[in-house]
Amino acid sequence: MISKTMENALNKQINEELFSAYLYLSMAAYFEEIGLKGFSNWMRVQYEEETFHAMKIYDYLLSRGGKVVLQAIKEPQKNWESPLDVFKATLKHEQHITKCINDLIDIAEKEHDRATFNFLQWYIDEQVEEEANDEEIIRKLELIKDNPNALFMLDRELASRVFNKPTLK
Ligand code: OFO
Repeated sequence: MISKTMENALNKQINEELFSAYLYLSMAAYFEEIGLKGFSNWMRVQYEEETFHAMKIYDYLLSRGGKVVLQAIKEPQKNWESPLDVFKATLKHEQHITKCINDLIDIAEKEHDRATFNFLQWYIDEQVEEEANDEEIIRKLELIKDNPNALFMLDRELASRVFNKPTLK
């Protein structure tokens, strides 16, 4: 049975992940509005990834005999100044999520909860990948500056992203 402290912390993280999904869905709509369907696709895939992150914790909590308590999801930002502005905001958000995961690991250690400590290692690796993806796109956007041809080429590249659902366990 999972401790109350760990249960509360994991429920809070489910909310963080669902908010991430909501934020990226909002960014997908913004990209669609400004005519960048490839960028929009990238964000839709990100939305699916975040939903998966939330569900992985949801299922883990249930498997440990914990109670899932869903909380209100806050309203995400709707407008940005440019694609670069969006990806800078994305990176900042992911850095916040990395901190949340690190804090959860600290709690698991304090609670001597080895199972949760192990479970969270997957998220550590995932956060390294997420931040690296955002940094790579930021670098490209900084090189592109105001070159529309290069922006459309990147849009085509981002259109090919697909969601590969990892096995839920
Ligand atoms: Fe973007 O990694 Fe979950 O939130």
